Amino acid sequence: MNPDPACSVSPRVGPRAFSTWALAAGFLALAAWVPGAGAASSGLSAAALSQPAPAAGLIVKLRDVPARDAALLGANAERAMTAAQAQARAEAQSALRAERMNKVLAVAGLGQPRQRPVGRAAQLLDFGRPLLPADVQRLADTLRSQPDVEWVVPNDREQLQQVPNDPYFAASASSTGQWWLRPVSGSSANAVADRLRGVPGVQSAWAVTGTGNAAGNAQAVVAVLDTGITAHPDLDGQLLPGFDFVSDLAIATDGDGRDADPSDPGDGVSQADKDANPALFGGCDVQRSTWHGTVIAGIVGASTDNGAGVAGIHWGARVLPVRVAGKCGAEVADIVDAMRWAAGLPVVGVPLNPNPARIVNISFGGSAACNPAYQEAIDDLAAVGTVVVAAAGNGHGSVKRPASCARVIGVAALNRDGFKANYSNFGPAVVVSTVGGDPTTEGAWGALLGDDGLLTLDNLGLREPGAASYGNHSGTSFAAPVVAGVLSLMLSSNPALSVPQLIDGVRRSARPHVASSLMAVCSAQNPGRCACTVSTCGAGILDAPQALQYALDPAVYVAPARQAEVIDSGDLRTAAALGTDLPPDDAATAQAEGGGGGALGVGWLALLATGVVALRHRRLIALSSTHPSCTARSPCPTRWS
Ligand SMILES: [Ca+2]
Ligand SMILES: [Ca+2]
Ligand SMILES: [Ca+2]
Repeated sequence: MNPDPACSVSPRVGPRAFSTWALAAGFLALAAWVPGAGAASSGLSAAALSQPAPAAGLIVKLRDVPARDAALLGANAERAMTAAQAQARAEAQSALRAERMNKVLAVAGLGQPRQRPVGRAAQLLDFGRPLLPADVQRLADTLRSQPDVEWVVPNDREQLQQVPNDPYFAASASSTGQWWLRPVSGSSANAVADRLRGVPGVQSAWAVTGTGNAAGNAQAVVAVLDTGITAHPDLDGQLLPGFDFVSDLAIATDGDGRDADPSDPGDGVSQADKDANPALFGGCDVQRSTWHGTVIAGIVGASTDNGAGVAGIHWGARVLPVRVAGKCGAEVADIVDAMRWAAGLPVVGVPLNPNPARIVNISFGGSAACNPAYQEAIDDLAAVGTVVVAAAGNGHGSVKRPASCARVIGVAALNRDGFKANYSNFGPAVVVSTVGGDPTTEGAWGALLGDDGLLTLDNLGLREPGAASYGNHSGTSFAAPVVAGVLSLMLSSNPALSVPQLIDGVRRSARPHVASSLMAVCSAQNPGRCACTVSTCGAGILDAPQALQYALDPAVYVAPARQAEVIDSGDLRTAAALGTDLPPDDAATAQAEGGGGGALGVGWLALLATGVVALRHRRLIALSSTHPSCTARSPCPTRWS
């Protein structure tokens, strides 16, 4: 049951691909900012990400056994003892060793950490926190300076083979698998497997946490404010009871207003919808249902290491599905109420959320400036420790709200090389960037530098929910939950992190943007694939293992010194010879075409305020091997109905 590349759906190419986002962007002037010339980055080296994981205490062996202890240790005596006697003697020895250890610790000025016997005759000292390498060095040196100490070793967390057994995780003959979860690697060769400089290194973060469940016991709830959720076996055990905030019956599709069932009934728009209500749906593309919320939930926390389907970022994630979007978009009022509810704040007429989220992912956006309704909600969430992550948008232009609001982690999308993805918006409001998929069919350089998107959960239903499935997805909608997933690992490791610390953490731990003499920096004149700078794509490339190092102890975190990774591949040279990936005129055309006419009804404008971040290209994989196979001639029954 391998992903079947024949299931590729003919993607829409070029300007026509920019559906709702582009429409929204049609009301915006292109950004007037000028990216900082040469502001590019500090630096990256793939090797630098593999710092030692924190140790869970120190194992200390004391020198010499005192006479009274030695007598108890006589080998002949041991052989003659019953099991019960041996046990009693071991306990007596342990008590003696603990007593001696306490004296040694007191002399060394190390307090009285918890201890327990380990191995033949050593003690494990637990200092009540993970020990970073510098801690290990300092404590071990102090202990070794004591004459009674024979040896000290860190109680390292030996790494599991951090390769989950989900079959689609690995590459196969027909799929590149979940390349977006793999460790960072890179060379200037053209081999696809070597072009992973843009990924966050989630698999390496799993090694830092010891498992994909993060080092701490706390589970950080991630609210996905989106189209709702569909049943999927690869989400079993990952979901909390959510809520449906879609209040407008005309777009709700489930027959009622707000209710306690966040199931996604489908958000597809038909020509009949448009004909029946042109004021509301006239500006929407005819398209199949997107299952956008299910896709995003899978990126954050698909059931992992369960021998089925795909892996997610946080193996023990708790995803709170909050439905805000119906057919053709979401309304600001519903989004704002949903944000407050998700964070555990009161919303009139709705029962309190018993599982407050620390992270709220919003992969929707509107073209207007951030407004007080959004900003007040964001600030109220920050006051209770809940951070908002938002997609920058897909129109090659300026960052959309709420990503453009203050105290939001706005996310731009990169391709696997680490360059800005063709479609991604960019600008000073971006906090950090990460992979979001970059269709091979878009831009002049797509065939050379694009990728096949993020492989995760999907659904085969055209309008109503159908069979659970898997598919590849591209868009800033899918870069944002990559950041949300990493934030959940950070918060699970250290629930005390504040919102300013979370934002500071992803910024300071980010790797420098990649660079190349062959790739011009992102600008209004070069809005397609381009070299990111700190002015256009945030502080850098999201770095999951470094973000976790920050989370473990923000006060002492120092980012490793890294140089910008320079890319000089044959494919990039070939691409550069073709001219720019997306000339500014093309981008303007794309936005103008998507923008449609100016005769939008009042109802539609209300929706436009938050217009859907277009679900971009996707490729579906049938969950069941018995699903009828699809071919290029007979495409999967998918989208763009
Ligand atoms: Ca409803
Ligand atoms: Ca409902
Ligand atoms: Ca799975």
